[in-house]
Amino acid sequence: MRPRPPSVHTRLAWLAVAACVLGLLCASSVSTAAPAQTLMSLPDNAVGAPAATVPVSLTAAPATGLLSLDARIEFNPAIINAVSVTKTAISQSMSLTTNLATPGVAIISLFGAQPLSGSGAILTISFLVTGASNQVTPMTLVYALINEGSIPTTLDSGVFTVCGSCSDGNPCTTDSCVPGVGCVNAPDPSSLPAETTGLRVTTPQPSSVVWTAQPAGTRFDMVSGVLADLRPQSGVAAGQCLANDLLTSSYSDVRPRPAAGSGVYYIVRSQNGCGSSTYGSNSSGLPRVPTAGCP
Ligand SMILES: [Ca+2]
Ligand SMILES: [Ca+2]
Repeated sequence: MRPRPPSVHTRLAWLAVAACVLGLLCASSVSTAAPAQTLMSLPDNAVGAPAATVPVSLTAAPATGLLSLDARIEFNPAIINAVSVTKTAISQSMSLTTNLATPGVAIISLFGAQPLSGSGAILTISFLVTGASNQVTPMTLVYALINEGSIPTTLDSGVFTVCGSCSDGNPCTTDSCVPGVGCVNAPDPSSLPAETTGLRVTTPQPSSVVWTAQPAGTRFDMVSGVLADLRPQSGVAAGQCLANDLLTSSYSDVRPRPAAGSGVYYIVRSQNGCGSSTYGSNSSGLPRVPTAGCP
């Protein structure tokens, strides 16, 4: 058995008796204000790679008045196991005993002669990651008795997530470790090519069409249609793919010149290994979608 300090209540009672004997304080006035509530927390965002050792803080908000702490934390030992517990700056003056012998359980006793003050991490628990990437375990704060229960506690358990390298080797996705979930590889909109800009016809016959260049590796798809179709088709729906996967930002249209009074239009989109831009937007702000666009 480890030594325990007398509880705060016990000491207050003796002080009251002594004071009353001395005529300094009547017994009816010894009731003390309700002790402050303390929030004991483990984090929900603890993450680590397989085989890594990861420090996790047990925090007390506030730690003020803490003379002793008895806590039990449970977790899935197939995912993490507690290997050590250390004191923090706040708890440095206290004595610490732990029992980590049972896989999946950490039993902790902290006690001292002087009450703590402040708020924050009072212990650091080091967990060895025994599981594989994307496994998640609760770190359940089963109990955390402060001063043998005389300071009420609210328990806030935590979550540990195993993430190895989350890279999927795909430059079109952002790779991140999401606490509580694991590795997430989400489409990265910034990896898509930008819309083409600066599209213009520079010579009439053959029509030389140019647009603003884009980074190397970008391909361009050109759709063309008849101007007269724009209104009845409500846009470019009747446009057809004229040139697929152009590697330069220009195109020479060698088709016969349109008849007098008619004309053609051109729209261009860009493509890269991650996807395609649109062919631009119509006057309603919606993407232009030619029915027979380029592949
Ligand atoms: Ca990626
Ligand atoms: Ca294409």
